[in-house]
Amino acid sequence: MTTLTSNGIELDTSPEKFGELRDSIDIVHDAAACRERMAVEGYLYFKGLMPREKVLEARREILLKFATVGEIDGINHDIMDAIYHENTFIDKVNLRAFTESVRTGLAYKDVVLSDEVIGYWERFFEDDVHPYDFRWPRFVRPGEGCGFHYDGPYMNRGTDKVYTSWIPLGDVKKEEGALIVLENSHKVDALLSSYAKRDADKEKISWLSTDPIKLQDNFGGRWLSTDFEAGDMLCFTMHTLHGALDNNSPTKRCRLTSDTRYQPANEPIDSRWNGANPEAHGYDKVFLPGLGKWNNKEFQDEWKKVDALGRLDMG
Ligand SMILES: O=C(O)CCC(=O)C(=O)O
Repeated sequence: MTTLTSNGIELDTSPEKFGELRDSIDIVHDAAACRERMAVEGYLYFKGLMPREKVLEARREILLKFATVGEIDGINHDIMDAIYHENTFIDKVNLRAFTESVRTGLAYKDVVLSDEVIGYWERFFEDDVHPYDFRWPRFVRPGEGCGFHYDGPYMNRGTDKVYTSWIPLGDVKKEEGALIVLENSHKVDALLSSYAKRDADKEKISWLSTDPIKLQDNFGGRWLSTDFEAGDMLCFTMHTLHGALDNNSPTKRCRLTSDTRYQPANEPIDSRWNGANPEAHGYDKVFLPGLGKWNNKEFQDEWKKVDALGRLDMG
């Protein structure tokens, strides 16, 4: 297997330490079986849940926007290939407007609010679904990745019955930065009794770790991932430890994915992410992962301070 790294650290890909996500598409309409498997395994992966074409529409919509701000090379390459452009001018544009335009695009909404996705969660909850108003479309440049965390500390002010849908907006091979989850990490008492209950904003916490090997040494389990394809959806609990493989694309292909949250409509909601103008991690910041070269340390470079005109605040 190609060498896989996360946060610059090579993973042990022997069968005892690394495996494939289990495909649950055969039980996608059996809500009881899905709930049971979610409780046992902490995640559900559905291969080919949605029509590929629908997802590729969203990909095109978003990549055109990233090409407009110079992040991908749409001159020498097909936009859909998402090849990184070194001479980006994203530091010159209004990122409030840019990120909102990405988050609210119609083709993107057609994926994350699709009948396939909402229908799945309605069956799972046996209730109406509230999709979080905030959404996290992610553009991950070559060399970038993500630290390890539970989603809980970022989303636990409402109910525990919140789940994440991680959706590749295009094909994402492992070495292009696929998501990884730590097997059985949703059953680790040491994490559930403390880390899971923390509040990332009040306590200003960062990633639990950026070291995939130390995490395995501490908590056991294999890292699980797969070569994702457009149309797939990975769902996991607020207490499933996850992060990403680094994007080591040899062709400098950027990774485009989305993570969104869903909960039963009648449960209390976390105001950080809901309402007409969610506060998120502060009104002075925008969600724009990566670009570590610009030295913004807060939230491990996922959230960037912007100036009065919405441009990157270089500190
Ligand atoms: O996509 C990634 O790299 C991280 C996603 C994530 O942390 C999440 O879905 O909660």
